[in-house]
Amino acid sequence: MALALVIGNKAYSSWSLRPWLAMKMAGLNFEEVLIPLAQPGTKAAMLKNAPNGQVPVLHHDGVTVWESLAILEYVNETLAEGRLWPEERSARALARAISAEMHGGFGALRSHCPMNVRRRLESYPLTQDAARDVARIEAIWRDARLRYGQGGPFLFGAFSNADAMFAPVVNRLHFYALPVAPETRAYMDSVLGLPPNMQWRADAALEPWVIADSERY
Ligand SMILES: N[C@@H](CCC(=O)N[C@@H](CS)C(=O)NCC(=O)O)C(=O)O
Repeated sequence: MALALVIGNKAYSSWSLRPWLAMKMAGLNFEEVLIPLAQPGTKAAMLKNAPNGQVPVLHHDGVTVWESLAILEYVNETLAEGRLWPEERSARALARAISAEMHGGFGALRSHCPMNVRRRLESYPLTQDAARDVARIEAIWRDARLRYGQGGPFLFGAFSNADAMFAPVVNRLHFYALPVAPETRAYMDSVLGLPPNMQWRADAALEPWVIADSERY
């Protein structure tokens, strides 16, 4: 079975982390192909992999899937026997809703705090819009954990695609040292402590590429 995930730099590529983490958590064996971001040949290399010219991209037995959320759906359905979404219908509906909200939203936080897992700040002032995003994210996590989190430390108890979708936000809240509620911190620690997530950060630390724009703060 040919299975490959094309990703960007682990230091910076928040979208790549999502399917990579879910696939690792599902115990899948896959080839990892890394295209360094913001280099002269980056766009051409990305366009060779998928028509949107971005990463992540999944290649599986002749099928190409791009867009992180579509990849997560494909992996869940085709490679993980449905284990990456909660089993119960209303939990699954909420998991998909908040994952879609993450996929399409929180632009203020994302642009104010670009992902850079190699940095660790002491404190970082938020814009009003970014603070509103953080408040909404904390509310989402609190609600999911209260309603469905009894069976484990993740949003729906066991690890799911919803945790994969929010993993880069966990990294941002942590690396920018943003103040959060104790229950938010507990959830963040569960995600940060996942062995594949730790592996991602360790790999990022060894990468040679530096993107000045992501190092500007
Ligand atoms: N909506 C896309 C976003 C993908 C995206 O923005 N990828 C970035 C890297 S994190 C990228 O490929 N940037 C290079 C470029 O656009 O040229 C997804 O969910 O996969």
